[in-house]
Amino acid sequence: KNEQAYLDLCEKVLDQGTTKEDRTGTGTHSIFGAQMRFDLQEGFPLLTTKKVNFNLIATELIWFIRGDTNIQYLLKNNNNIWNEWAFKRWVESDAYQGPDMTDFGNRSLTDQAFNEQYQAEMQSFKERIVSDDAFAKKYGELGPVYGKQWREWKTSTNETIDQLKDVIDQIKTNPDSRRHIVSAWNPEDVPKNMALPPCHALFQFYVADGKLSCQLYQRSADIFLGVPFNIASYALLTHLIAHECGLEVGEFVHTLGDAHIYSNHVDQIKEQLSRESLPLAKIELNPELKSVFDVELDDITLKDYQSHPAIKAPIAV
Ligand code: UFP
Repeated sequence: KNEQAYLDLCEKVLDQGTTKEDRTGTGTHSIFGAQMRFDLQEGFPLLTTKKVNFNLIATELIWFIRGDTNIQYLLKNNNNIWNEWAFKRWVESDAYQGPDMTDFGNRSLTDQAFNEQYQAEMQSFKERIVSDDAFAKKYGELGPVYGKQWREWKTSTNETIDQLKDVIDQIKTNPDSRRHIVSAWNPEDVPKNMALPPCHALFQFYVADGKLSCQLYQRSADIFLGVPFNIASYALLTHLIAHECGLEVGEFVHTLGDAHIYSNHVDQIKEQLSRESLPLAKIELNPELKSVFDVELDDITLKDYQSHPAIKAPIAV
């Protein structure tokens, strides 16, 4: 069954992964190259062995689809997953006058007094992004992240390419094509302008038997915290595009490069593996929705989601 592909990957990496140091200094168990397949006809692959917050996934995906790269939309929808990246730019800017926030991610974990200062600064930053459009325009901007690459890829001749729109047009007019690709990996931007080079680097669509399938290449995969989000996000994208193109959903194929479990997630994964999976949820899309580019949160309904409780774990920064 569907979720089993994820649970099997967890087992495999725990059993066979080599110990590998990483950028964050946490340490991982890692394998190179892995693939999971999810038949979207069987249900929506939102994990049931722990609770996963679907609203965060849906609002982030809508934000990508719009080509938005400013955290204001996310904050207005209670989505805090990209805050640290914008906050970093703010506290490093000349306009910032508050206490020194150097290395706030690590210091907030070890220094309680600093953590209180940090929480207060972050709170006022968030409030200002939501209420002050001019401030948001300047300091809510993340630069050339996913939305930009998907919708407004800059060419060497200063034109822009709307990869997502082009790929949807091609799926409709030339479904058999083997070139239905969107790349977020922009070798010019990665070293120059990106604090976090894209993890989900490239995806491809495939049409057969009236069904739309999608395969993602993810270069780096935090199996416990990142991957459950990544699976649901691309499964939802596949549903949205199939809906617009009048196709059924096929499979989501998830191909991973460095597939790792952080050493401080091992107990949590073992806890999760001890649980029985439950029947999968379903996705319902508003039948009135015509274009992916008009999608709003209330066009998407997650039905019958059952899950075991959430499992907390520290995020590696
Ligand atoms: N990561 C994911 N999925 C994501 C995302 C990040 O698994 O969507 F944005 C994880 C992978 C890795 C870390 O553990 O974040 C990124 O670090 P690096 O750039 O060193 O690979």
